[in-house]
Amino acid sequence: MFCKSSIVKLLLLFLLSIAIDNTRCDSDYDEEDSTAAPVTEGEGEGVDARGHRPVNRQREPIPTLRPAPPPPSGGFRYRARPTKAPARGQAVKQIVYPDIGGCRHASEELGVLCPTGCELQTALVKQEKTVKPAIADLDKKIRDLERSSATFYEFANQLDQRLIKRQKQIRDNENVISEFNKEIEQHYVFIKDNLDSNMPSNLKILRSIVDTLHQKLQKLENVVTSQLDGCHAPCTVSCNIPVVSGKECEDIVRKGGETSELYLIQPDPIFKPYKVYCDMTTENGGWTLIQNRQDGSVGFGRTWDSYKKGFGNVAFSGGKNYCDTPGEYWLGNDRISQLTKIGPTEVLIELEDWNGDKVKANYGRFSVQGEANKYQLSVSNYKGTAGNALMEGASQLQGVNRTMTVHNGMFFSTFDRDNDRWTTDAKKQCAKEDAGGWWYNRCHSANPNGRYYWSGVYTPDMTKHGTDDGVVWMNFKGSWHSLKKVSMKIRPVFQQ
Ligand SMILES: *[C@@H]1O[C@H](CO)[C@@H](O)[C@H](O)[C@H]1NC(C)=O
Ligand SMILES: [Ca+2]
Repeated sequence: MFCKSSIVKLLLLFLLSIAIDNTRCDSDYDEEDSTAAPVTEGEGEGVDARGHRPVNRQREPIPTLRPAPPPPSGGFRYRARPTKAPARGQAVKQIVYPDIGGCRHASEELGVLCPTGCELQTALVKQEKTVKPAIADLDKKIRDLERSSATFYEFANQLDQRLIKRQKQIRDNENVISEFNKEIEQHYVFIKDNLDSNMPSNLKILRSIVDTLHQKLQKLENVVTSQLDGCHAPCTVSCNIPVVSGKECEDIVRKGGETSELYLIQPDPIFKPYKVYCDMTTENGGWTLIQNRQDGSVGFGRTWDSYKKGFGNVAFSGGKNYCDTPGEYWLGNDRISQLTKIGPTEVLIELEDWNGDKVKANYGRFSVQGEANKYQLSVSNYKGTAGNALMEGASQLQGVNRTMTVHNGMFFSTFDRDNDRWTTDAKKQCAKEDAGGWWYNRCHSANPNGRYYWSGVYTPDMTKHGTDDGVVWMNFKGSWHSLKKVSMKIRPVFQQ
């Protein structure tokens, strides 16, 4: 038999624990699109700006700037564009490069992946891994709660019985027990109230959380399944390649190419032509797309050789019979270097966050040295709204911390080729920790080739190394917002 006060204590304790558990649930659980997670961005107190790797002043020299090589002097220069473009189709002999089925193009260095994105599937499966234990945990909690609630009901029942007994006793000996009875009746009402109102609603909240998680898992599973299907069936990419061709996209504009789509270009007659996406609309067009991120369908954590040759999907058809939609790709360091060496070249970097806000960075001069010089980067003449990350480093950092996030003058690094400025220790590699191939310093203020995080905001515990390895442009959204879209486009400099 339970004595009255111990039951009451037990029940109160139990209700209290539910209440605590409930509030904890409210704050721990973030719906995926909610704004509950704090976003660290901009300047000010408490900003968790990452990007750099602090110096141990006793043992390491203070980082300095490395001078960037001057941009190519001379070389080929366009005159201002003629006011009216000549008639379309200065017939270049049409070269037919057949798609050979599957995901492979004739020019193998590019477009060897499914545009449907087997990589996306891998990413999804990874995310699923973190959701599953969370659900298991919640499931357990609910089961515990259900068990406890069963006990709870039992207590209440016993109490009921006791009340009936007491009432009988009251009838027998009313004077003796009336006071005690009143008290126990009050407790009974209190407990009954709580039982009816709190318990079911608590259970309901937890249930709905589990249901949502289950639904999410279901969605993930569906996506993964459909991705798998897409990967089983060979995806045929067939787009009509325009008749107009040229050295690069500016050349194509001048020959009458008007639409933004996939073109064949041949910057150097010694090398065979290859496919690129030309942006013919943004800021007067003529842009050769060298880098593009938009949906995470292509993994960018790749080898030196892969970055050298280029990877990803150049373009696909958005319903038309030509490839009007760019894919995610890296044009390739050899090609980028070669294009920037023809003559003075500018780069336009466009960024978009997950709120749809867009900014850009334009460098009036952009050049990349050859492989012998580790594809050293040189940029100058910044203008734009994104912040001059490449030349000035992360705006959130000060002093040496900022210096070590400057990219101008840096060599290219990949996880298998460490050319960064962060020691020679094999364990300390920017490309490994920050997940992409890039002109890492120690390490970055901008990381356009980083890991793609769906929905943008991410935290150190979601990353592999606890570093800000997302698609980051610190001067725009800080370290912990991985951008939705990034693209880099180049164009020969000419008089506007
Ligand atoms: C550089 O960053 C470290 C932490 O990452 C901080 O302790 C240090 O004060 C910073 N130095 C400057 C000059 O801001
Ligand atoms: Ca290093």
